[in-house]
Amino acid sequence: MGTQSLRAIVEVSKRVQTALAARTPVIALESTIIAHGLPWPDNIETAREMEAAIRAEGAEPATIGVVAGQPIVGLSPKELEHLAKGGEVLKISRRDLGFAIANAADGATTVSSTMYLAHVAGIRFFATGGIGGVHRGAMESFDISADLGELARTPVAVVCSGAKNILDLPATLECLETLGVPVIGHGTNDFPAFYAQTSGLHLDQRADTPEQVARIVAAHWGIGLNGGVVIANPVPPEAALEADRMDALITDAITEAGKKGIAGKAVTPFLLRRLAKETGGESLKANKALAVANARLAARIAVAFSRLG
Ligand code: PSU
Ligand code: MN
Repeated sequence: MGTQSLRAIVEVSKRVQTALAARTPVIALESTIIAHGLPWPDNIETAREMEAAIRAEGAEPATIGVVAGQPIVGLSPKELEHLAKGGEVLKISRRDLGFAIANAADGATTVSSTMYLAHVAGIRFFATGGIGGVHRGAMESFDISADLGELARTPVAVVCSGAKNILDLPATLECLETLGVPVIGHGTNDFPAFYAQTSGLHLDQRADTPEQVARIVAAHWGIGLNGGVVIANPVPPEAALEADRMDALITDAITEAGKKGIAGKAVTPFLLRRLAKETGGESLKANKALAVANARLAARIAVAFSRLG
């Protein structure tokens, strides 16, 4: 099926259609971070602040999700609130899209399915908190996020604060290298560890301005490498949490998940909820701050990209 007929299946909001037609930069946003990554009402506040940060830079946000089986690029405030309030909201990665559509389900899209739907709509930039990756203990569990496979094949650039160290970060970086996915540090030589500014892991690619990032992304796609790109932007310093402390809490949370027999796609939401509880909401504050900063940076990069001509 061609992209043209796919666009008939995927509903693109009027606002987003108008922006795309006018060549206004559009930034995709995922909904899993809203429905499963953050609790109410922090989630809806974060979603709204991310959209506002994008508009303030002269770009248009397109939050993506599935409502009653309809994939939507550019959820309305009402639809967004519906997904944020939870209830029966599926967590939809690439493989779940068909199931959700066929069953007229409500669902929040992860990085993988958001990238895919953004691509169908003609959107090239996407902002979120953290990507999924290789889970600790993946040698045994084989738990590797579908986000990595999507980054290998779908040409969307994802601005994030690295990945949480609920994951095996060295293995995640190795996997991204194998899959041919560039990881560009924005203003850093290190891969960020979500709540912490650095994981201590070195990145080969660094860019210090949105323009520099835009040029690298344009050159990558320009030579026909049609996969995704990760732009790693450290959490704002004033919201950063201490790496060692988070590490200890995360190790405990993973043990707890193992004891409770939590597996598959329930693992990430379980760990996030637990961390929020254990830090008395500090992790939420950091999560919010970095998500909004990433939305702003994605908009700036997309604006710079649109000016390359
Ligand atoms: N990391 C976060 N918060 C999140 C997620 C990841 O810090 O909410 C979500 C994203 O939607 C990501 C998904 O795509 O979890 C990965 O889930 P899994 O590990 O099941 O592939
Ligand atoms: Mn998984």
